[in-house]
Amino acid sequence: MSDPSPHIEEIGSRFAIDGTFIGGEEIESGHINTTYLASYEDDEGERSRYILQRINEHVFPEPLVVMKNIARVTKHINRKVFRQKRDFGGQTLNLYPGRDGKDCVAGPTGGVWRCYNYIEGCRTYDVVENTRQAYQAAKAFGAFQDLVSDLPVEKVKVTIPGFHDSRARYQRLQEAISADSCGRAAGVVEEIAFIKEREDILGILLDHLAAGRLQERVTHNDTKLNNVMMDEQTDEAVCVIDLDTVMPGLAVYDFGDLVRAATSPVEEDEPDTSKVTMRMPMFEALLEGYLETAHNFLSDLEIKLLPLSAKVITLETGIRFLTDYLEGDQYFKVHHDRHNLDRCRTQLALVRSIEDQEPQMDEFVRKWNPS
Ligand code: GN1
Ligand code: MG
Repeated sequence: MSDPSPHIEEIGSRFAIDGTFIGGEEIESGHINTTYLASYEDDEGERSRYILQRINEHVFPEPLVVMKNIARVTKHINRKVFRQKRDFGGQTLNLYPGRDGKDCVAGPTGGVWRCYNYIEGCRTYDVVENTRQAYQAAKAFGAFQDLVSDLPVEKVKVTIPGFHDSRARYQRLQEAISADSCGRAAGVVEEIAFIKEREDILGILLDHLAAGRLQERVTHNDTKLNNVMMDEQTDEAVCVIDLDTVMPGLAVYDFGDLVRAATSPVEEDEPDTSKVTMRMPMFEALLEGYLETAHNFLSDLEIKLLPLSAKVITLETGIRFLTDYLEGDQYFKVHHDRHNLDRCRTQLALVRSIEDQEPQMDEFVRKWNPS
């Protein structure tokens, strides 16, 4: 899938970008898409940078629908931010159209490419360093959900069916175990048993949805810490990025995914799982930041389910990594043979740590929402 860097200039030339191309580099974060940062200089010597990204069609079989969702959501947000003059550090995500006016272009070797403005003066973190960052990230994702909360859910389409259908993810794992196409199942007996013991929790949120107790909203669906651009100087969250998976979904999953991604002191692929732990102060900061911007539209039940959602989505992500490991690393980009297994193990260790602290997590939520 990867396109070599010399293509950057050519791909960039297909977008309505002003100035002369002066260089590009690949950005290696993210497990899915191919991403480049491209720099341009105009006649006055002013430099601007852009993100050029090829959508992974294996993961997103309908990239044009992904683009429609993104265009709808970014326009909605930009209109509101402009109208309400809300201060998001002055920067929001914008799609740069192709020279033909469309939201994306075909690449020289095929594929669908899109171009975003690069959010200047910001950086991302893979691991939270302090509670301030956790608070800021959660506040940003809450603000994102709040900004799209008046966008009817039918306006965004499902681009990956069953993306957070945790039960279906478990079923798929069972199939991968039975098929054992790479002969890896014998080496992961403990992981399989750990997941099986917790099978019951996978359907709780889905059952609430089916019974009408929870509603689908427009959600981000990939609320990793490194999907928030933070101001380099102040650490304030400026902008939420990676809108590929914006779909109808459960708001609580977005919060849960943030707990998954932002409470552990080590990266998702840390081989030493004894270092993995759900840090309570980070959870508290996440909850405070999230509720500050999301409390207006969340129901009491959604707020109550926030700790559980963290456990469910962490288990689901562990299941996804293990499935991909058993299927020969077809989905997530890997850098070595056991990469998906390492990732799975950190997720399972985090599930255990969440379980150990669930009463305190619930108690903290009750402080915020006694009902
Ligand atoms: C993938 O590539 P990235 O970091 O945007 C995945 C998420 C997982 C995440 C785990 C479309 O996200 O669902 O939670 O890896 N995205 C997709 O790190 O499957
Ligand atoms: Mg993503």
